[in-house]
Amino acid sequence: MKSLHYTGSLQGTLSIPGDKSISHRSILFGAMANGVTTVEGFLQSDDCLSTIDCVRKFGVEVTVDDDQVTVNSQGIEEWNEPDSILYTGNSGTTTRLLAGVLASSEIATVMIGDESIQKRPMKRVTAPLKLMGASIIGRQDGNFTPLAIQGQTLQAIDYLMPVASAQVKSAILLAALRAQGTTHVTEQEQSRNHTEKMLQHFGVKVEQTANRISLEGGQKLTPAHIVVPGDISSAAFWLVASAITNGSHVILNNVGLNPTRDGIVEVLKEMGADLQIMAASSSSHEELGTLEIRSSTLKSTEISGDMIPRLIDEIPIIALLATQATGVTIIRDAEELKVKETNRIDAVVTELKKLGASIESTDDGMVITGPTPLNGGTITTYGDHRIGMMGAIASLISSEAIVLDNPECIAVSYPTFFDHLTELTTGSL
Ligand code: SPQ
Repeated sequence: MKSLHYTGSLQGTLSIPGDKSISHRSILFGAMANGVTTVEGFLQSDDCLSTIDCVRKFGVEVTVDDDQVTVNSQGIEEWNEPDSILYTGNSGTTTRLLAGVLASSEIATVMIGDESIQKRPMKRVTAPLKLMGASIIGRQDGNFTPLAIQGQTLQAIDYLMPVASAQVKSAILLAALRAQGTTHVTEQEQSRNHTEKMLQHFGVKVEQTANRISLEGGQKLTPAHIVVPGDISSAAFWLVASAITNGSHVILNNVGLNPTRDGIVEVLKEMGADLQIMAASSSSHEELGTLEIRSSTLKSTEISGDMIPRLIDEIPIIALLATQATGVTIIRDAEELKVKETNRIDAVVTELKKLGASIESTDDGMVITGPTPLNGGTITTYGDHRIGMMGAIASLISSEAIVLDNPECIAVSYPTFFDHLTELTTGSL
């Protein structure tokens, strides 16, 4: 339990911690390569540490010194068969990406995760992998963990993605690395492309024409040095906090601005936020920059279609933003929220309603009417970090204290979240 209540504005400058998606991939790809991979700006969160724990079981040496990580591997061909079960914790990314890698490996493994992972659908990954010839067994015809995988030689496939999911796309591409033939993946809506970009950084040839990605099997990864930009999904909490808290002025350094992830920037601008991109650059094939934001008057918006995958993890905090905007905000085409750490449509609507928001769920999203003042109350996080952080940010504008039932869950993606909250609520530029 944690009780939060603030008055006053947010002021200060933060350096945003490493991107979770990119941190996972840096460890996994480093473990697949033969040699030493070094990572700078690694996010030492519970989810990313789950990925490290798993690859260590293959005999890969990983040393972590704050945000600097060294991965020393003899390559996937030399991975040891673990004598115990791989535990992927709360991390969908670890579970699904590893499924793709292990399906094409030479070892037998069993993977389980926590209570939330046990409920998240895996058939979206196991079905295409089985089309490639993978041997995978899981509950309900391969839809739920535990997954038992016997690695073997796979065949390339030509796959049309039924959902916009970077985890599914990545699992197929990672399996395709060691498959016979050229694998093609076609996306109907583009999901985040960190896997494609990082594979290129590790020397793999990945071709992209329009919405079709092609990868020829038999390619090996060359060890690399990776600089991980800050996580825009973490920065999003401070962007919204500053936009809705009167008198705020915040500068965020080191924010990843990959165009497949930056939907929150577009939506904030569309809603009237006073937001500037101050400096932009790129590193390890990824764009990054500094964002400056001040509080402002906000108006409602509509979010749907191709925009959804570009901000899927930001929808809980966007819903809070919409409670402070004038008019009716409509979020559509976001059914994927139902299969995240919890059902994020139900969780967001139930918890914001408790605080007095005018918000209703729909089959594929939500409708929010604003602006409404927010009361205090107890937020159930459902063990979901993004619901926990949404509740904490609501306490900046609520009339009474907000109590989080399980603040510890935030550590899966943002272990220093509460330190940063304190810095900004007591800080100056
Ligand atoms: O790893 P996990 O648990 O799936 O984490 C989440 C999150 O909120 O941090 C989703 F719950 O992010 C996913 C994201 O939603 C991370 C991710 C990735 O790194 O590839 C891709 C997205 O999921 P998906 O299913 O669309 O591929």
